[in-house]
Amino acid sequence: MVEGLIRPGDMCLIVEDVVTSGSSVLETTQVLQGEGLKVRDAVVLLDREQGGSGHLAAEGIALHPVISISKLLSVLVEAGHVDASTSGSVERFLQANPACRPMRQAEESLGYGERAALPGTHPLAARLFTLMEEKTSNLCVSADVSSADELLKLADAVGPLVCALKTHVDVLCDFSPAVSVRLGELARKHNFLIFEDRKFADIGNTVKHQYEGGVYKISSWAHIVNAHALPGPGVVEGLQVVGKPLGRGCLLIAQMSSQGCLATAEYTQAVVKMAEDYPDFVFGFISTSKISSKPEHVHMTPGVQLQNGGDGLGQQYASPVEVICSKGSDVIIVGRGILASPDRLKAAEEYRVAGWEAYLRRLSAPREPLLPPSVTLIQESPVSYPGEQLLCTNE
Ligand code: S5P
Repeated sequence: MVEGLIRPGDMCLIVEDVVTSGSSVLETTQVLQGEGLKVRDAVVLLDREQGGSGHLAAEGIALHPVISISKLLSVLVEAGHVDASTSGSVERFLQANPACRPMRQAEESLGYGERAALPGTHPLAARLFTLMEEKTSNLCVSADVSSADELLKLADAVGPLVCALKTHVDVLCDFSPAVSVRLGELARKHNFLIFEDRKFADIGNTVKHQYEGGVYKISSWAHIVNAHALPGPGVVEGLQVVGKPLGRGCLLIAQMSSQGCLATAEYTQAVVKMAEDYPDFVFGFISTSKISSKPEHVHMTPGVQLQNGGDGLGQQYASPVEVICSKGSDVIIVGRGILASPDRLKAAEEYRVAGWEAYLRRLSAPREPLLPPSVTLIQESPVSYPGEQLLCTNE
């Protein structure tokens, strides 16, 4: 893979034209490290500011861009080559599309069952991964219905096909404690987890009461809840006080499927860091793509339909193949793709099969390119520092 004189222990500087996710630099680094070379810095002409510098920093590589996309845009706008509205739409696109964190090859090829057995996997995540393998399902049905009767009938019908059932309990017009008891019975009967999509987003003390008390007493029946990280770590700490002793788990919302979502790449990275700080309670993310390199983390993605498009109210849909294969997520969350179908059971089975086949495809055909194009070491020039080499790559 590497042309040129290799002296193990030498420091190598990577030179790249454009960095988006940092995957090319990371893959090149792996090849170089395999040859005994050290990598600490990468120089890039253009940083597209979609998370590459953060991803590389997490791997110990400092990125030195000649220019960033935002600086480039402002220069072009000032010079009259790009108008302000085009510049604005480019900026919005970049913010709404943080690049996936590059995956190391070994991470991509681990199956759900193997991830269940990792020592760092949260017990609830392990249970989820295990039942996914047993039921050959990475489908979570979003049971967005308005009556308890309809919720329970749906849970009984699709229960055998799903790994989790997601509820919005505050949408039910006739909730009573008996509904949560019956839902728990159905979860045991069909071996699925209950995920209450409460999206907690307040100070620790308030979310603690919202989780434990009120009419719904969510902590008493929901295995999984989710929370926005926006308030800071207190939101997790407040929920954890209640949920951890009960063996519950939490997903942090790191990205949303809705158009114009304000989560930037930096925000998403900060959410990943927060999850890492609370491994006893946070076991994964609501995200549109895989954002954590830890195979212990579960990624659940909403906004999934077999047909792409939206709902006219900001929802944006991606297909199961896009979500599981291209974006590297683990679980598809499907609501109206199933609920709006005249035959919900048949639709649920179609989504189960689509999600599972996408997963098998990901396992058998890891993303290309697995290795970067061959790289050429540019040997020391008269002005180089002793022991340093330059490396050119092609992304
Ligand atoms: O970013 C998000 C996060 C969530 S949890 N986008 C979402 O759509 N959701 C939820 O997933 C949403 O509240 C709804 O319950 C479900 C998607 O439903 P669908 O009918 O659009 O598939």
